[in-house]
Amino acid sequence: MFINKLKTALSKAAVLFARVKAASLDSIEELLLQADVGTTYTSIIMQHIKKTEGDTPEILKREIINLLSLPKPHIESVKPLIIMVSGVNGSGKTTTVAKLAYCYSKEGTVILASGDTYRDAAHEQLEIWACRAGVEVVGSQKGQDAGAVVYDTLSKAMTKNIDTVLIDTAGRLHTRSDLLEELKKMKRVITKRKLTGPDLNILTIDATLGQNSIQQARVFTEAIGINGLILTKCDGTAKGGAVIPICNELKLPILYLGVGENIEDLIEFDPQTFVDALFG
Ligand SMILES: Nc1nc2c(ncn2[C@@H]2O[C@H](COP(=O)(O)OP(=O)(O)OP(=O)(O)O)[C@@H](O)[C@H]2O)c(=O)[nH]1
Ligand SMILES: [Mg+2]
Repeated sequence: MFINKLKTALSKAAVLFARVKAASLDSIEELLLQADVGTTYTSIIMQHIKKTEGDTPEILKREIINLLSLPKPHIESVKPLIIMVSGVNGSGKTTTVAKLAYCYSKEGTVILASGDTYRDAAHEQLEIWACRAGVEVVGSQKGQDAGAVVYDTLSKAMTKNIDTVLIDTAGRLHTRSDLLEELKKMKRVITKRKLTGPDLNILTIDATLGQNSIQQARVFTEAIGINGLILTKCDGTAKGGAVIPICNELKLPILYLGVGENIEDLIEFDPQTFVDALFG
């Protein structure tokens, strides 16, 4: 069951939220701040609690669900479904591509683009994952033009009528403009083959960084028009409350949560299930 897996993953964050039941209003405020909800959203939530009559934990849950319910991107029905995954170094891009490949391969054919031509052995890492997921991968060599890798992958996908294309990209510091330019180029290559661009233009965010990740996320959002987030490493953090400022500040929905290092450790994000798991 997903809920049990999510509960296990969120157990560190849940320790804080479990205390809400017996807490005074002041302590709830303190707990929210400790869970990295941040001052702005803690204040919004506290105001809502104070002006609403009823059971405080229930009001709190409903307000969190409300704050996490952002509209998901519209998916074009035109094949192939194209998913590009970007993010800073080590935020979990390649692992997430592998997890998504495993997920989508249950519904149809999948091909991966080894779009990280920056790091040593990036292609070999992706190939190992592709093998585990049982999907095809278009390889690349270090220093190769990442746009060309995307082009080749899309051509292959179209010739073979493949359902889903997943594109891994290089790790980059959000301050490295050359690497951001490369991402823009990859997106342009996609848009030439499919006018609407990548259906899912995903940013992976390391959940253990909490609210600190918002600023770097903005740089990607502005450069390449991200339309959904995946929070990775949710299993390793007590800062579960940071999901609230992250998705609201960026005005982007969370699509999935990464909850471990294995290929099946990806959970589709649903605000209600998330809050149920968080409150134990
Ligand atoms: N615990 C846990 N670890 C994760 C999760 N997702 C990724 N990792 C780990 O994070 C590390 C980095 O993951 P990668 O997928 O290589 O990250 P990346 O963004 O592709 O890294 P670069 O290509 O070097 O920028 C690896 O050790 C992964 O096992 C997760 O959801 N939970
Ligand atoms: Mg990688």
